Amino acid sequence: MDVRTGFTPWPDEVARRYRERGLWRGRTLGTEFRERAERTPDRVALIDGDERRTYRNLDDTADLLAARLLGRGLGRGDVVVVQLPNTAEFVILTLACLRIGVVPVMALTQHRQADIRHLFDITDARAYAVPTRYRDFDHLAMADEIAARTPSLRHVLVAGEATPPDRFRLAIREDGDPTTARSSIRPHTPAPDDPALLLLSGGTTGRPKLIARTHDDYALNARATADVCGITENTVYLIALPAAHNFALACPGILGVLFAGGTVVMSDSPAPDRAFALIERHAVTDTAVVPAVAHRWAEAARTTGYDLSSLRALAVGGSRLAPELARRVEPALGVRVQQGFGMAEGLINYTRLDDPDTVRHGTQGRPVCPDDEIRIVDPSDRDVPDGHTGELLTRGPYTIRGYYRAPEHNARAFTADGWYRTGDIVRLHPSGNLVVEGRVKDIINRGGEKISAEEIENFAYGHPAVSDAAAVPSPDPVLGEVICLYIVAKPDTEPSPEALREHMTRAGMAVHKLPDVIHVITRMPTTNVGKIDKAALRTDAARRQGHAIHP
Ligand code: OOB
Repeated sequence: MDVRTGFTPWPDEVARRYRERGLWRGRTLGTEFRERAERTPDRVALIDGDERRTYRNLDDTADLLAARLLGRGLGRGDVVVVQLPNTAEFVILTLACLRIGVVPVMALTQHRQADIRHLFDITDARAYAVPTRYRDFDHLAMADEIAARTPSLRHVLVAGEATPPDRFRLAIREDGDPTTARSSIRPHTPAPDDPALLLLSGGTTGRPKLIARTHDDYALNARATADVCGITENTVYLIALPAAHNFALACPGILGVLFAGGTVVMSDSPAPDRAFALIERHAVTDTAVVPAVAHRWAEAARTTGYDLSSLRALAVGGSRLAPELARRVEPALGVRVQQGFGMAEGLINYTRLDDPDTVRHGTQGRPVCPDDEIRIVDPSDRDVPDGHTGELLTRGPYTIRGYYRAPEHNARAFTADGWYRTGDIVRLHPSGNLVVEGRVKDIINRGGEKISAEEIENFAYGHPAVSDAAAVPSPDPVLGEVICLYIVAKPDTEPSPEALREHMTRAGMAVHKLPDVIHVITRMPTTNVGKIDKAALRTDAARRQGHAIHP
C-alpha cells in the first residue's frame, strides 16, 4: 500500500501560498543535506564515541546505504520501523531513507511487542531496524518474533558490532564507490510533498497515532527552529534525548544542525556523567533536554568537576519547566535557557535568546514561524479574551492536517477548517508569549514522554482479575509526573501490584508505560453522571505522594 494513502494533505490553495512565500522550498530532506555537504565537505558533521565523520563522509555513507537498501528491493513509499538508540547508525539510516523515499517510523527503544506490532499493523512496514541488544533487552529476538507473524515485514536491519554475519548489517562504514551509488539512487528521489517520515504522537487517546511529516514541512520545521536557536556552522550540538523524538530530531536537533553545517554529537544517555563528559570533550555549545534532565544536570554540576564552559544555550521543553528551576539552571550550568513548547504534530514555540528574564523563565515562548496560526478557545470553540486561559488550536505550514490513517480520530482532533486541537490549556502572556497552564487531554507526561491513560487502562483490563481501572498522573519531584494506576479487583480476587505489572510486561507494554504506582482500591469514585472521577483520583494520588494539591 502506498504511504500516501491515509495521509491528509494541506488544501491546494494553502499549499500554494506556503510555496509562494518560500516556506516550502520544494527540496527533499535528502537534498537539503546534500547541498550542505557540498558546501562544507570537510567540516565535522557527526560524532559518535570515537567515530568522527565529515559532511563528505556522512553524505557518501548515506548514499552507499541507500543503494544497498534499493538493492534489497526497498524504495519510494516503503516503510521501515526504526528502533535504534542514539548512534551514528540512526543518523545514517535516516539520511539514507530520506534520499530514496523510504519512510522511517521513529519508534523508541523502550517500545515492546504491543506498540511495535501496532506500528506494523498501521503501516504495513516492510523493514525493521534494531540493535542486537540494548539495555539488557534482546531486540533482535523481538524482531524475529515480530517477523514470524507479520507478513509485510521482509527485512530485519541490524545495527552494532555483534550483528551475526548472515544478517543485513547497518554498517558504520559502507563499502563501495559513492559516485556509482549516487547515480543509482538519483532516479529514486522522492517528491518534496511526499511523507518523509512518521513520528509517534504523544498526545492522543488509546494507542499511539502516527504523524506523517512531509519533506517540505519538516525541512521548514528544522530550519525555522535552527534560526530561532541561533544554530550556525560553529554549533556543536549534543543529542541527549532520544533521537527518534521530534525535539531531538528536528527542533532543531539532528536535522536542524546538519542543515546549518554544525556538528552533531550523539549521547546514548542524558545522565550527567555521560553528557558532561561529552560536553567537555567536544566543546559542546548547545543541547536540548526535558525539565527532569535540566534538574538533574543543575544538581550534578555542583559536585562534578567537568568543564561545561563551552555550553551556550540549553533548550528545555517537553513538559512544564517551573520558573524557579529555569532561574536556577542558568547560573548552575552557565547557560541561557531557551524554553521550547512543541509537539510532534507540528507547532513549535520557543523563547528567544535575547528575551528578558521574565519571558525566558516564565513563558513557553512563541511560534517559530510567522505563518504559524494560533487560537485560544473556550469549550465552545469561541476565542477567549486576551490573557484568559483556553485550549490552544493551531494551523500552519508544518502542522499536520490529520493523523496518519486515523479518520475517526481526526474528526475529533481537528476542526472542519483544519485547526489541530492541541489539548493544551494555555494563556497569552502580555509579552505575546504562551504560558502552558494545563491540558484537557487524558495523558500522563512522564518526564517528557506522553502516555495515554486509556492505553494503560486497556492493558490493565487485560488482566482477568481487573474489574475497573483508571490511570492518572501523580506528581513527582524529578519526572514532573509519574503513572499512577487505580484498580478495583473482581470479587474474590486479589491481584497484587507485582502480578499486574508482570502481566503488562508479558502483554508487550513499552517499558516507560508501566505504572510507577498501583493502588488496589475497593470502589472507584464517580461523578454525578456515573463516570470515573479522575479529578478525585488525581487529588488522591497527590495526597498519597505527600504533595500539596492544586485544583
Ligand atoms: C514535545 O513533543 P511531544 O509530541 O512529545 O509532546 C507534545 C506535548 C504538548 O502538546 C504539550 O502537552 C507537552 O507535550 N509539552 C509541554 C511543553 N512542551 C511540550 N508542556 C509544557 N511545557 C512545555 N515546554 O514534547 C516537543 C516537541 C518539540 C519541541 C519540544 C517539545
